[in-house]
Amino acid sequence: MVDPRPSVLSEDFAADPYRHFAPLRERDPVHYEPAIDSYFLSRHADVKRVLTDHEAFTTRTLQVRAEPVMRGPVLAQMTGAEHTAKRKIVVRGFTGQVLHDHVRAVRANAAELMAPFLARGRMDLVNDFGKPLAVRATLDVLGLDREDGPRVAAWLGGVAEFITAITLTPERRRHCLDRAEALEAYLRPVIAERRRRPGADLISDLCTAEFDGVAMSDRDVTALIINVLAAAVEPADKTLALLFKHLIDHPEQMARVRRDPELLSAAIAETLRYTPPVHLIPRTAQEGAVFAGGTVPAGATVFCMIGAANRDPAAFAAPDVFDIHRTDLGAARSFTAAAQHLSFGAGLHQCVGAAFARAEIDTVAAMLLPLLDEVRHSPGSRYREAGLYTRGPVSLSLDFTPVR
Ligand code: 2IO
Repeated sequence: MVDPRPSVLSEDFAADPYRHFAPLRERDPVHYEPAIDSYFLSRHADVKRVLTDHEAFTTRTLQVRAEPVMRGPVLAQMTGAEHTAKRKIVVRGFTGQVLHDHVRAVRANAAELMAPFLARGRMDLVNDFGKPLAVRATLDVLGLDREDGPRVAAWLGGVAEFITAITLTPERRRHCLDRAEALEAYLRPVIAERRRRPGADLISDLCTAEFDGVAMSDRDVTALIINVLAAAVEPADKTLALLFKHLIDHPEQMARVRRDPELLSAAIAETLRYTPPVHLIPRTAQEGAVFAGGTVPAGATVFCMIGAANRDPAAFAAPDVFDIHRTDLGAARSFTAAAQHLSFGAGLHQCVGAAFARAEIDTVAAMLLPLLDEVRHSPGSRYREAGLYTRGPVSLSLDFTPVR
């Protein structure tokens, strides 16, 4: 029996949140968690309402949940004209012709990273490939040196832990802040240099952009760089590994995608719906709010449960089935503001990197699929996911026919 009121902080929930989503949606859709004085919303309609009503449900909580490691305010904390202007700069660094060039760099990086594994016929898609690739792809967007990948990855680990930990001991908190300060120190001379000699990269764009006739401060530029780094790195390897896991576990859908690579976008969209890499999005209730299944008081911290909302039968038929052909997914819309799944959020602060994420995963998967012949789980490997805030495979060891 699934506990009808499980704590989302329990080990049982962490082991497999998915089996708890239906009981939560049906019997406890405004779930209160006393240990952290926060509410967890699991219904699609409620989550969508919170994300799209950015005045009633603000991002104030990010002042304590993100700003200390972001070293300043991130895009999601802004509203009005400032938000529009700064979001536009970041969007430009990720779309259009620029995106085209990034895709070429993603291809080159992917080819280099996979090369040593192809002849072996075995690769851990998360640790050997996905993580280093995600870092390199993001460094490329920002115009940072790819040799710095390992250092940046280590610092970002602290940033991600701070944002995604539900509770932190004082020791871990200090550790995360140290890592974030090291990242800030690394960026300081880079920003100074780009101010002097701007190039064709997002950091230069942030340095030269003016808002109300004034350039952004170093603090603002730093925060937006760390914002982009964390948001582009943390979910990418998870999405790629989950895509491959689902296709391996559904051989007939794998065969369809191999035959028709046009279906890859639908497979990525369905992966995002079925197993979103970001499971929680926090908001602050400006006033008290009434939902069909409960109320939250003014000032409350509210967590939108993206994984639960994406499996709400009120939004998707047979929601617990992975089906790249589902008609209610709207694959073409899935990377836009009209997406039915909520894996990129919704409303004003919907993910700015959605088009980049799609291009990155699509490019890499289209390269890997023809190379990984007869790809399967490595014998004896144990599949395990981790994370409550961001969630994905700890590793994904795959065997395939060695490439000669
Ligand atoms: C970085 C969870 C990595 C974002 C966040 C403080 C703001 C925002 C997100 C995603 C992914 C992160 N929130 N990206 O959920 O920029």
